[in-house]
Amino acid sequence: MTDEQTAAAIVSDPEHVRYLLRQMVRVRRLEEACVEQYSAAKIRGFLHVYIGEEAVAAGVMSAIGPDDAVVATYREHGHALLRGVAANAIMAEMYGHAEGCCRGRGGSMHLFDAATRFYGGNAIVAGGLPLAVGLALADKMSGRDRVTVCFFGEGAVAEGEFHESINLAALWDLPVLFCCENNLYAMGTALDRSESQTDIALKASGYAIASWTVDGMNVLAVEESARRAIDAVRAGAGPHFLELRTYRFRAHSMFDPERYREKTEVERWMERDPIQSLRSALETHGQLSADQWSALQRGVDEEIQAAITFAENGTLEPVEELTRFVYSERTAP
Ligand SMILES: Cc1ncc(C[n+]2csc(CCOP(=O)(O)OP(=O)(O)O)c2C)c(N)n1
Ligand SMILES: [Mg+2]
Repeated sequence: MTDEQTAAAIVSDPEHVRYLLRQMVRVRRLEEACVEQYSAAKIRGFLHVYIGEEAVAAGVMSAIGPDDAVVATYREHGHALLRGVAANAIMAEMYGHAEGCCRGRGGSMHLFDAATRFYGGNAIVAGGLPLAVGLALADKMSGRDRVTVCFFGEGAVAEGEFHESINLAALWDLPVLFCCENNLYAMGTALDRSESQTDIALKASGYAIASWTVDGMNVLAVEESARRAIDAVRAGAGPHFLELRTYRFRAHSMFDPERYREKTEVERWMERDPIQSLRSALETHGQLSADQWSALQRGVDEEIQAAITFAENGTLEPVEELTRFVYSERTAP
């Protein structure tokens, strides 16, 4: 997206652009709070943050409707929040408390919420792709006008499920939007150390699926591409594939000495911080005053602080309930 296009988007609907900025800030603050609570041993287990990649989830979520479905990875706190899962329910889940969106049984990597059609939170690399294809197959067979959006990292490309899922979605013409979050690393493995073809959109196009690359650090570019793709999928043009080029600013998870990349590389990408870039573009065009920026931050801080208080006051599921949900409680008619 050129500077002129960014300017045009800001001038034509500044309120919407401020909304996108706010969505990214909500994700960033939620995760900064998670890191803090993790360091205080309030959150345990694994924690993978999305800091730096917020433009991807914010842009795509803004382009989908309430009936659509979302499938994500273990780096999914922001996707859940922007899909409409309450910050309270997310934070309580992170704490392992019964008030969480999965009664504290899922934790960071397995956020799930049927009401908003948020189908995880999947810890298995590429594990979400066949789920998304199954959801879309069900919609197609039932004649429902819905799209399933599936987020996954570029590490998924090395898995058989990636190829099987995209092949079947294309072959059966299923309403899926595949969103590959290419942040260049799968844990400590750089993309060009593991793939002979690093152009992932090109690789996907080998399955006869419409695919293109997007600047994943620019929320306006992401939203515009996602809209175009979603409209096409909904119009019956078959599955689409977006390779969103992005970067994670933090370590892979809370345990990662980051020996596989240079500090200077991280710093270079941080200069393209999606939040700071959009904020300064809005300011340049006179569409974000100092007061508006303070109010935006204050509102988000209140939401996240309330979520921490909610999680702190939560309870653990009683031990007697531990085996509940192992078997269905529905009785045969
Ligand atoms: C099938 C499988 N193999 C290995 C792992 C261990 N693992 C966890 S995260 C990860 C890297 C995935 O990288 P990518 O898909 O690029 O996502 P990112 O973490 O960069 O968002 C690996 C290999 C796993 N969870 N599942
Ligand atoms: Mg990756």
